[in-house]
Amino acid sequence: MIDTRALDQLAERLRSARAVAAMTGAGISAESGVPTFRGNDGLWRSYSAADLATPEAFARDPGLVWEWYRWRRSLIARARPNAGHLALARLQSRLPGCTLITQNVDGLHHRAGSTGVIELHGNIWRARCARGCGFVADESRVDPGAAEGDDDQPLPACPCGARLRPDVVWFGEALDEDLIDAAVRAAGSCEVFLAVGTSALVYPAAGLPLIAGRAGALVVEVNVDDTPLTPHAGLVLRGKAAETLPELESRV
Ligand code: BV8
Ligand code: ZN
Repeated sequence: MIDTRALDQLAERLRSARAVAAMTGAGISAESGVPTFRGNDGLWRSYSAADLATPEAFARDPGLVWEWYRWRRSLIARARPNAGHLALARLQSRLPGCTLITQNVDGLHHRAGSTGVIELHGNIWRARCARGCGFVADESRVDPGAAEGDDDQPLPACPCGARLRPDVVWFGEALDEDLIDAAVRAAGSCEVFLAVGTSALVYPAAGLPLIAGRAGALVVEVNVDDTPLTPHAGLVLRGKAAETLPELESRV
């Protein structure tokens, strides 16, 4: 049952806030049918996401890693932004200085109409040169299903001759400096920080709500479960993002 008093309180704070930041994780896309990273739906053929989202996995078996990303692309291609994505897009358009940060690579916030989204971990629809020559391809028009089940599908190659890799940040890889700097600035200067659908385990993203709290912001957690962030949150909205966020947005 959503705590309506807490929602009213939060809506009041949002209306008067000069700057708001929201950071989302895989939980906001769960209700669009996109598997989360650590939930039991986060497994693929008995591999854990963390085993595959690494440069070592790609170096060891680029075909396997590309098969996993093509499988995820085929799920995401069939997914639609849910009421949680849409509520955040409406909140963003109505609240001045509302910055949306996401750890997700599925592009669903953009499809929901959000603008200026800080995609900390990249975007699954882009591929980039694995050697770093600078080539980047937008593959959002490529039918991910075309490659499905075709195991001897040749690995995508960069015009420079190196391999192409998904344009996402893997474990052990540095985030884009400009993106993490923009996210830290937004977290350090906001009055309200919404942490939505994230297990608050992956750094440096998980450090952002802590930066906001230390700078005096009200940190709000929207999640179905407790996380390491819960004790640091000034307000916890225990529930599904696709139910809680529309309820909140309708009060602002
Ligand atoms: C870096 C892109 C340094 C790929 C991803 C020990 C301690 C601390 C840190 C480390 C450590 N060992 C290693 C590290 C660093 C590591 C890290 O933090 N590891 C963790 C696991 C301990 N971090 C890194 O490696 C980062 N890089 O540190 O680089 C560096 C510096 C300079 C030079 C070189 C290196 C890079 C991290 C980025 C990894 N890439 N994704 C891809 O997607 O394919 S991270 C991956 O996890 C996804 O992006 C995902 O979004 C992210 C975080 O997970 P969540 O989004 O939170 O999702 P999760 O499934 O975990 O949780 C879902 C939540 O939703 C749950 O809480 C659930 O209850 C909730 N939920 C479910 N349904 C709903 C819901 N909530 C609301 N409504 C619902 N309906
Ligand atoms: Zn190249």
